[in-house]
Amino acid sequence: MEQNDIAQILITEEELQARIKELAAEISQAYAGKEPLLVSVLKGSIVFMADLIRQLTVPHAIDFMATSSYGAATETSGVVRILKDLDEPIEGLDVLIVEDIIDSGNTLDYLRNLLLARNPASLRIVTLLSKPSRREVDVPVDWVGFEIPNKFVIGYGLDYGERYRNLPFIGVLKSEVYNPDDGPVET
Ligand code: 7HP
Repeated sequence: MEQNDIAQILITEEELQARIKELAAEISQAYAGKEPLLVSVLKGSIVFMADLIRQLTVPHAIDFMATSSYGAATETSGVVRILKDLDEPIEGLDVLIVEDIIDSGNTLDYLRNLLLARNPASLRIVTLLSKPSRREVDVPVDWVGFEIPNKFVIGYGLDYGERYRNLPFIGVLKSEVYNPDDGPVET
């Protein structure tokens, strides 16, 4: 069972939901009288996006983008390939990028500049998680749900090999899941 692969729960379901309620209240206040477009970056952010929009009190629209790295080069250049672009132009719109996690910041920085070039009225960023110790580019982030240590996390949309996205909490995997050498010794 997937729950057996979890070494530690970092953020519980209750903590996630309480924080998302707070974020939604702040975001609703920030966009009072406006109608923002929320842009979810696939795939990890879909669970956060789904819970966040259900707590928003301002009218809004949603759209999705999908990116893929160019392999190792992305680590240094931050150049990403757009696999799915937005459905509509964003010129003059108040755009809010919805991220699951900010790590180095390279991909997000690239995406932010790409969207800024399309002349939105405003462009802000909300991320559920941030790993400040991993940051390579200083991307201006407007709302951060939780700052977390440099551990590989899964659950609540985040995956390891496409698994674990369904877990309602943020957890850390047992090392033997991705390193069989750490597994129990057979006698
Ligand atoms: C991406 C990502 N995906 C899952 N878990 C993490 O800790 C991650 N960091 N960046």
